[in-house]
Amino acid sequence: MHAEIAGAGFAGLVAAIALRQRGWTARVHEIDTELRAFGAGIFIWDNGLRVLQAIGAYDAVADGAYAAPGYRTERNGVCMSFGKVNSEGHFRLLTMSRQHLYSAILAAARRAGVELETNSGAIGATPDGVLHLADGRRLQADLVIGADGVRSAVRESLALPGARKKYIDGIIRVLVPRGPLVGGRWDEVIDFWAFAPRTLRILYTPCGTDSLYMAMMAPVADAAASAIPVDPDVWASCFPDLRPALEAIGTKGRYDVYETTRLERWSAGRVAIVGDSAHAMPPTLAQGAGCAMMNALGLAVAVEGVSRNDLPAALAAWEARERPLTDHTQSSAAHLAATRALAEGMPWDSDVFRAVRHVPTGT
Ligand code: FAD
Ligand code: 5PR
Repeated sequence: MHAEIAGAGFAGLVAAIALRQRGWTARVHEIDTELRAFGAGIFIWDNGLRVLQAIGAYDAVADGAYAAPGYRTERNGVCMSFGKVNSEGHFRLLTMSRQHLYSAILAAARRAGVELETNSGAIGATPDGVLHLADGRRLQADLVIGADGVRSAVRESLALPGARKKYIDGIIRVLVPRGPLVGGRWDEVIDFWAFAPRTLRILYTPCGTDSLYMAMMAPVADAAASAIPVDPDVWASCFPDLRPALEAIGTKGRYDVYETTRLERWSAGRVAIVGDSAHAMPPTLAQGAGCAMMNALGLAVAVEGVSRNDLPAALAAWEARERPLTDHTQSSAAHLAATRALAEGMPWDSDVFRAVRHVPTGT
């Protein structure tokens, strides 16, 4: 059995590896000229780490990722909540640069014998299992996977009913050297919120011995705080302790807006849609990539040993099994984004953490 996959992101690569592990051949088409990850840092919780273990990428990810001892929320300088992580009886949470995670998964894909084509953009697919590429090729497969991200061409071509939403708050993400911010509380993840002298937030995340990920949020109406290059004085007015890191940003940084997608169905015939193309969510729970990887692995498990004729039914069974958790996580993440409830601290003990506690299919 053979799969043609659009998109060499986290979802596309994990699906391809997991299919290879089950005796399939898999080819991944990436529109970009290079295989690389965009963005700054990323959080991977227990559930995602289990998937990385299952695809043979865990050791390479753990080697060079950061395991914080705790996760603190501070509001106007006051500690609102503290959660231990990475110790016995607590959730595992690794933080790292996106490129680090991507390189480890890419290496696992190469070892597994996944075929990778760059400069190969998909323009659509048909339910009978044909992937259409921008260069005119029409590739027939037993399974086509649309893992081509939030603006998925494969999803759009199938005209699956669904809804997309763009949020109005933007976020600047950067990676900088940690400099003097090491030791004691500086080794923790700290979610800094300030409501005076203006409303700003910095999610401070060590990503290694000398790497720091900062996700910086400002209301869109605050033009000075939303500007790139970042003005260190504007941000240091709320977070004076972070001045060394703010001054290290220079001209770096990207400004992004959250986007979400929700589909009525995750498949049409022999075409499955997975990852952000099917279920993008706000990053508040840091579960977008976690859910993408869980569902990609679950997809490969669902089609293992299935005959060509039974494939569409296997995709429906995959969705029935995996979707409730993803829908729940997406709704929880959207609620947190809309209410700014994270300023009160992480809801550690609540059902909002169901995905983290979940043992993914195939692990
Ligand atoms: P993508 O990573 O978008 O990959 C899609 C791939 O397809 C790309 O390589 C793209 O170039 C390629 N492509 C696009 N169009 C085509 C085409 N037509 N043909 C071929 N290839 C194509 N998640 C977490 O788990 N933890 C976090 O800490 C976290 N933080 C986040 C912070 C922010 C600010 C945001 C916005 C998101 C965050 N996420 C996080 C979510 C996470 O980034 C996504 O859920 C994840 O990248 C989805 O993976 P994917 O493979 O589905 O899509
Ligand atoms: N968590 C993470 C994150 O990157 C963001 C948020 C929460 C890991 C934003 O980048 O609340 O928006 C958030």
